[in-house]
Amino acid sequence: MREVKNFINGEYRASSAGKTFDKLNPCTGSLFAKVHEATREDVDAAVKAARDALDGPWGRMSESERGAILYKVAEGIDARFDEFLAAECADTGKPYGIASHIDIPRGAANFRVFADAVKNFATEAFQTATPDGKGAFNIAVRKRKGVIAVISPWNLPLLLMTWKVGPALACGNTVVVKPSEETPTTTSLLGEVMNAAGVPPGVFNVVNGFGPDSAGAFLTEHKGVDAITFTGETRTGEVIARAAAKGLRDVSIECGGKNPALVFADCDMDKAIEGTLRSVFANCGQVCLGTERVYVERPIFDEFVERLARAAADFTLGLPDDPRTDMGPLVSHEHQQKVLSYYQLAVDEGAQVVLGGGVPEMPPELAGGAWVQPTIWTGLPDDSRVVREEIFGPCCHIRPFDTEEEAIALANDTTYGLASAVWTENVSRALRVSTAIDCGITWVNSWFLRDLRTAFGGTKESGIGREGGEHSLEFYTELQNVCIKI
Ligand code: NAD
Ligand code: 6OD
Repeated sequence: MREVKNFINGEYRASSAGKTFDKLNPCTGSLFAKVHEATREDVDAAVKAARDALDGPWGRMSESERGAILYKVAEGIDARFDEFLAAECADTGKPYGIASHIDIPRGAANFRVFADAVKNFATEAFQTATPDGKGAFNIAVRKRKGVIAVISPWNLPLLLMTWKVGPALACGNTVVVKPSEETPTTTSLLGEVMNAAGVPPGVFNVVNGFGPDSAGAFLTEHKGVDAITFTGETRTGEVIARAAAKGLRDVSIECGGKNPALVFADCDMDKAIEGTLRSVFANCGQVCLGTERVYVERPIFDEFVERLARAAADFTLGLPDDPRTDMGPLVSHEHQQKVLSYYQLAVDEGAQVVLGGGVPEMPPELAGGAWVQPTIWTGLPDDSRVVREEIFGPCCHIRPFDTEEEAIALANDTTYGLASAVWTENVSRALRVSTAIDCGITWVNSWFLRDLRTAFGGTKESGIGREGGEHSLEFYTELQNVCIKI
């Protein structure tokens, strides 16, 4: 039985109240780990360690020295790739094929990219005229923000946690991370890598637990925290934003989406099918950028639906380490119940079920897992809940459209604004349509193709702020202007 402890001031510590909670294997439903739940005192200790470390050797290092250590952290993840891979897949149930190409490599890349970013992005300088004719110089300097609370979700645990921790540390901050209660293992493992890389104690801390009345709330409400960076559901984001308002602390919020894909008749159909298959079903549909609403130009609608359904029907569901596995289970039984409730709602709202819609038959040893079928619907009204609410499962609704204007209006008919995909071989249309969609990221003829120097974030209920490249530096530092009179 694995035991996952908190990581405070460079050492693993049991819950000070001796409290643990169970982490189940999503493939089988069996008990996989005991996780130590951080108490308020444990969170206090983590925040104090982070505060003390700010002014220790970490705070005195140059960007290059810190960068060299962060490169060692990346190398440490690479060196223990198989261990991180096994831990991530055990927590989430996701196939090795996905985690070995996306989650774990990105976990390492997030340290390298931001170690470089702090060295390569300049700040501003102005020469200012003064009445005496001698002038002044204004120079902006970046300063670390302080102790950063990182609250992360369960769908891409290592990737999304390091997406925050990488830039936060590169900018000279210290962090206290509260990983999702569903997926604590790789965050905990990262503590060992931090120690081995020479990250001073207290710079990286981890507290485990839940949200309300637990480690999440203790951390985000803590007066010793200078800024909060959060990824998760919109409703949780609202709670976090309220917590951040106390003391006027800065907050970065990356939330969910109800992302559209627009498929035009002039698309390359093979590419559109392959890309939409990934954007709907990858990671069992548990990607915030994933497509849940597909709009297809009427002349190719029937063919598109038929080909997407045929391809998804061929998926093999199975264990993470089985090379034949295309799709794993959902992360938990709780999430399975939520997704299945939408499968039922779709029927109640009048959907035609083109594919799936239930629980697949699995072999007896996997029968206790959180499995659901890949599912496709057509025929739902635009105001149905299934078309409007984020489900976060392997499912989509497909609806025909007739004009470009109609497609854009449908894409924008949502309270969310995270991501979208546009499939067309007409470059003018691609530019017209992608810029008319109100969201943070549009992919044209691709999906989840990432350059970590670019702005990442959402509009409307999908979040506040941007991270990535220089935008991360904006969040994780304070700019101080120094005005020098000549
Ligand atoms: P969640 O909001 O339930 O939980 C996220 C984290 O917040 C967890 O660590 C949780 O313990 C913590 N938390 C919950 N309540 C809290 C509280 N009151 N105070 C402090 N912390 C609290 O989200 P989830 O279910 O883990 O993740 C799925 C959601 O995340 C989906 O909506 C998905 O779209 C979104 N998401 C968004 C992005 C993005 O980059 N925009 C990326 C991944 C996931
Ligand atoms: O690629 C990223 O940097 C990122 N933040 C991805 C988010 C995926 C959501 O599930």
